[in-house]
Amino acid sequence: MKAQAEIEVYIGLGSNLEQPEAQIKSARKEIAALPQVAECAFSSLYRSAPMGPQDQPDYVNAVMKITTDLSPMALLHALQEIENRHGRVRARRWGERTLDLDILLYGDQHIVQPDLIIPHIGIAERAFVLYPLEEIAGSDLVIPGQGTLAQLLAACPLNGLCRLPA
Ligand code: ROI
Repeated sequence: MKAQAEIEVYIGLGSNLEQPEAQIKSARKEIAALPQVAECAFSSLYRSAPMGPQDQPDYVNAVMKITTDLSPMALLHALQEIENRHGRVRARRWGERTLDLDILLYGDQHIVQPDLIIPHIGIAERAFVLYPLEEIAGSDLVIPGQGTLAQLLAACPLNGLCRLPA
């Protein structure tokens, strides 16, 4: 039986290598199967132009909502294990990747640790995070320290983001 899930957490998923759609879909299943995690919602898949070096393929992005009683660090480590199983290698900064899993929000908490910053850094500039997030959380969602999602969306152009057919 799954332990009691308490905190609402949003996770950003991204991939632009080795069948990105399949990477995202299998990552979703692996996250949902983690002990002490329950899936609440999953956005559509979106195609987005790369942020960072432009000589890399477009990304597929999505956002997932879970509840969990894992601590932020325990969740981070569990997500890193999934990334590693997907053959994630860190080659160049902001370069291509088979799978990227980011904790976007952890309840209403502000977390600043050497290897974990929540809300996720750069969330406000990332259309490929904000629009999928809006789809499953609604625009009244408060991003701790940054206002509502509606406010962030108003300042973040789509940048060519497009929703993929289901
Ligand atoms: N660009 C897009 N479009 N989507 C991502 O998920 C993504 N992830 C990253 C960087 C390299 C910053 N660029 C991205 O980590």
